[in-house]
Amino acid sequence: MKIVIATSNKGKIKEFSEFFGNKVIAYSDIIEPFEIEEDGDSFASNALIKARAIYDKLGSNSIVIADDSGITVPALNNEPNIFSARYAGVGASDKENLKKLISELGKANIKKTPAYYTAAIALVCEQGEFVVHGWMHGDVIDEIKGDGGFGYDPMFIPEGHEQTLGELPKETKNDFSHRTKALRLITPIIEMVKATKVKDKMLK
Ligand code: ITT
Repeated sequence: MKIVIATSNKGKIKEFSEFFGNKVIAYSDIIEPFEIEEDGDSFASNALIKARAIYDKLGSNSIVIADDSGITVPALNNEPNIFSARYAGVGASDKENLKKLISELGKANIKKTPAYYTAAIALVCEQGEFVVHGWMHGDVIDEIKGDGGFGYDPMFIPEGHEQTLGELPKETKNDFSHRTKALRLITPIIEMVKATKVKDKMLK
């Protein structure tokens, strides 16, 4: 049974697939993609909103996971945080959001400052709802370096490194990223849910 990922973000789909291999499928490969209003006040609540929306469409036999994530810059009053995807306005592209963060650093006269990524991963299935978190700390800089990764990666230097995630190989990010840490936590829950489903079927 494949796990359905409730996201339209290509960067996330790529990283989920690198982590799980062919055990996952994007929801847009099964049903017509649709708009989900992310009006929660935390990463966890928005991840749950997305996972529930797809689970409701697919039915009780499915196992759905969603990711809500973003970058937080303490020196900029903790912006953009849960608004990372719409920092430059609703419907803004990754590039526009990245440039907006660079321009906010410029306005504050900051060349380099601590920042961190958060990922909340929600799992929704017949057996219940689960949410886990992962974080990655480092610095943001006031320029774009490299073109690897996605989103804010070309301006983010992870702790212990000299280069941005846009310059470092994807394997480096996948080793310790916020998303990978959260996915490592959700993996045993997925296994438990799958095993419970098999057991329930045998008892029927
Ligand atoms: P879905 O809701 O369809 O999953 P989204 O792009 O709208 O896609 P979010 O609401 O979770 O996803 O917003 C996350 C934003 O935070 C995303 O647009 C990126 O700009 C940024 N982001 C999250 N994780 C990132 C990462 O690993 N690398 C770079 N930027 C990241």
